[in-house]
Amino acid sequence: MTDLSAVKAALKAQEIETPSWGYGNSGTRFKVFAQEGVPRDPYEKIEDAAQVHAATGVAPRVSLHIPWDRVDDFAALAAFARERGLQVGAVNSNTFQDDDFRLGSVAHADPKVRRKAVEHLLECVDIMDATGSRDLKLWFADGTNYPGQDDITGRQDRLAEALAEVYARLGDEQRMILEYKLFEPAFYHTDVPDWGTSYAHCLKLGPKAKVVVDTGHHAPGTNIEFIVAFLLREDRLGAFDFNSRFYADDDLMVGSADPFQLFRILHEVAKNDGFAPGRQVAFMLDQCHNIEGKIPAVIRSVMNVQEATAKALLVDLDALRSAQSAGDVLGANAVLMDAYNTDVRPLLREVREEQGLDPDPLAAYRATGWQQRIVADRVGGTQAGWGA
Ligand code: PSV
Ligand code: MN
Ligand code: MN
Repeated sequence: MTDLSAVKAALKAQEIETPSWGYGNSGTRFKVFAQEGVPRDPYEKIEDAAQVHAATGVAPRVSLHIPWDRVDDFAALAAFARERGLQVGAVNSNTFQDDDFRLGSVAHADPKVRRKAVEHLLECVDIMDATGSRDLKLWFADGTNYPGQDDITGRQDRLAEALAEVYARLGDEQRMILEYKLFEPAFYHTDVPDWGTSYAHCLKLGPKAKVVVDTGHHAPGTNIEFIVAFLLREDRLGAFDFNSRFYADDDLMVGSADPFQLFRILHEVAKNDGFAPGRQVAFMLDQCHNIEGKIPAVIRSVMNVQEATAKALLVDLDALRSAQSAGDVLGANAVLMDAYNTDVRPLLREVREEQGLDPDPLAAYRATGWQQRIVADRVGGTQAGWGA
């Protein structure tokens, strides 16, 4: 039998980090549909993130992206966040939007370009120092478009060298979390295309280097929950970038395309103790809201993670293990399906009421009048950085 009070306690303790770029205008390579009231600077992105936290109670951190969120005084930005009940989460680097990085950044053949990329990463660690952020989140667009364009192993050597320099700069409580992505923008080979490559680099670097699993960054049909289980077993799962995809890196709302996959992933997290604070797995969103209202979309996404988490926590692990050891294939599968098919919305409403929150976070947000206020006050909101 599952202990319901433990499930509730875990749901109350859950923390979901939201991305600053999710609040800005974004689009595809075809069109950016600007929305009214979007933030004009990083401070306003933090104000919007605070609305999500106020409505849900479980989104106390916001990830920054440099240079999109560059300000003169990062300590002041962190203080602004703290005044609103938030902390700065991961600092995301950007080595993909500068002309010098046409042929790559840390894996580029030219040492001058590599130096520029590494200096940017070191600056991101300075920003972590100023803001109190724990995680340097690295995603590299590096790769090639054509066979023979560059030397694949040579690029691995250069990547390893750059990572080692940045790793050595980390403080005791800071981590490097390394994301992988199968393809795009590089179409022939990518320098960190999969979890195995990221894991191998992290192993060489040391215990402060961990893998980021972005749910949108795999080939169709990849068993992501296997990757999660493996990395947790090795204590190398640093974070999730949650989003949904139908085709490639769609960055849609998490849990919208395949809620069952999200449940299967979070079941592995629950079963392998990944929700324990000591495991330091960061649950982040990495999404862009191109056609839907941004703040409500982030709230909806947080709720989708909560619902999948609740179902994962409801799995009767004793029953599952005895069915598994008895070789009861259908019985074991039924234990999982029973949890997945539970309507957890009443449970989550109860949890929110016990936390002094409105049981309906979207209604709570609508009732604040914040949306009308920002539409009236903010004119000329910024683009998140994509689709320029
Ligand atoms: C690009 O694919 C990407 O979506 C990566 O997932 C990063 O985490 C994100 O952009 C922010 O740089
Ligand atoms: Mn990502
Ligand atoms: Mn992505």
